[in-house]
Amino acid sequence: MFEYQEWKHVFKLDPNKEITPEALDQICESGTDAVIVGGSDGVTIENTVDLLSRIRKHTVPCVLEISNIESITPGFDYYFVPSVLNSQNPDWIVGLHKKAIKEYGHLINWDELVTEGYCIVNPDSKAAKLSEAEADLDNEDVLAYAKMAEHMFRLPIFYLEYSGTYGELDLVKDVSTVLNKTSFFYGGGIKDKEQARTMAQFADTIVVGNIIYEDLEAAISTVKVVKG
Ligand code: 1GP
Repeated sequence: MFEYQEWKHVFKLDPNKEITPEALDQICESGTDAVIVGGSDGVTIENTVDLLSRIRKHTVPCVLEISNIESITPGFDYYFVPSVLNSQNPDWIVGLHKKAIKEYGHLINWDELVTEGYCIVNPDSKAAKLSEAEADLDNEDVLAYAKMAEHMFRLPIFYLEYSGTYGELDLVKDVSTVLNKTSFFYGGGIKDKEQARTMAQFADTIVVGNIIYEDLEAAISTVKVVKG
């Protein structure tokens, strides 16, 4: 298994959305580097375990992006923990994390845990609303968060989250120039191979989500252009 720093393309599957066995087979066998399981609402232990067991029929690495404490379950390769750097509510930066560590810290395998510094830039997204993110940022703000992730907090991942909308290329380009050690994840609005190729020029890893449920063929087509 590649380490997450080497991933160029990942799919994000939402446990709260239906996916047929055939579609899931295609996603897992697409050649993508990994599948992330995560979503903003309706994520439960039941739908998380169900999706995990279905993905585990395949060899693709599988990550749980933790959205709530109740749906954490063993069996994933990695646990990605978002900390929303531009949230207005400390719960989404460190608060829920402290609560989880206080309660379950003794059970955590720290080697499997990877912190993502999220910067959510689509104010209309569910993720922005839920996490009370101050998402109307100018480019300098975003670059400051990226530098903060790399130089102040030394986070392993900086995740530029456009969830549901395609990002601004100049900003993505600029973010890529300020990150060296921190991996740069880009997610949002990728709907075809051209968009995937474009963002993959600058981000270390692109995340493809919603299009899986809208146009599976288009989703699958995003893998090859990135992975070659
Ligand atoms: C969502 O960044 C991911 O968390 C992917 O975004 O669903 O818009 O592809 P989309």
